[in-house]
Amino acid sequence: MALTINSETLESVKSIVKEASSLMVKSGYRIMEKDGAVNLVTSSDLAVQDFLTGKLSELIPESGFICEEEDFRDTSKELIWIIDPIDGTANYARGIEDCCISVALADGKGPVLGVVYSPSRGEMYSALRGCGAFLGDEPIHVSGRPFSNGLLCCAMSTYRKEFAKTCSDIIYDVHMKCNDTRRWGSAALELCLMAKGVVELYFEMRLQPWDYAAGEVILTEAGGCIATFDGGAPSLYAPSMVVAANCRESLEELLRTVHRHMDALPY
Ligand code: 2AM
Ligand code: CA
Repeated sequence: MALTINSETLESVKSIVKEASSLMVKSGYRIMEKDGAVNLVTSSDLAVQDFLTGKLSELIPESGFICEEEDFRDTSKELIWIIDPIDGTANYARGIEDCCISVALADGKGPVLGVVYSPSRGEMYSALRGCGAFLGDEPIHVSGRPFSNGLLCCAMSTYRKEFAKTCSDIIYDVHMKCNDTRRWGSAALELCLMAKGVVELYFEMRLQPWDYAAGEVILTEAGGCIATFDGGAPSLYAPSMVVAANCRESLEELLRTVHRHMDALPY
């Protein structure tokens, strides 16, 4: 039987995520390395993911999961939760407050529901496909700023340093044509900041679905656009380049800049 994902589902996910955030403590957590010192996981990431998977499988028992930690993956179901228990773990582990919990629910057509919660900001972003995007209870929308006055969010390919030079060349080109550049350290949060109208441009060479699935539905419901290298939607099952903007014109300008430096994705 097909399940209806509605505002009641969204409210339940928001309260589960809020409850999970109490596990993001300010001190006393353990920091572990995943694949060397650049890729960290903390005991809080594991506790939040454990809590979320337990509660969300109670909410929709026939759902599957793609989660960042511990290779927790079951994509055999029609509805799949895509979870980053802490997006911005490197920030969290250093006591930098920009990090969030990111939860999306995807069906065969893409993300249908997205929730991103930043405990330090007290900001709960959410969206249901076709129903708009919200910060708390207030509707949000991307800004109308043109490319030339846009703020670019980006990163230098943290895990795959062999792509950093190309990233740097692309970022330089965009930087010279826009207002300024930011590196926040949390993709989910950055996509939500675009959704609420404070940044306009976004480029990351290689992200994982849990970094952008929730942000994708929140951003598109707020009027923004998101794509991967070829202009299609980023994959929800495999790593993707992510390019996003507050309007189609700026997205196309970003993609043209990327294509000046790369004929194909290097992975
Ligand atoms: P993560 O915390 O879930 O690993 C894009 O910038 C992504 O890279 C972020 O969403 C974040 O995801 C990760 N990231 C940010 N800063 C990082 C750092 N210093 N080291 C490793 N990963 C980082
Ligand atoms: Ca993470």
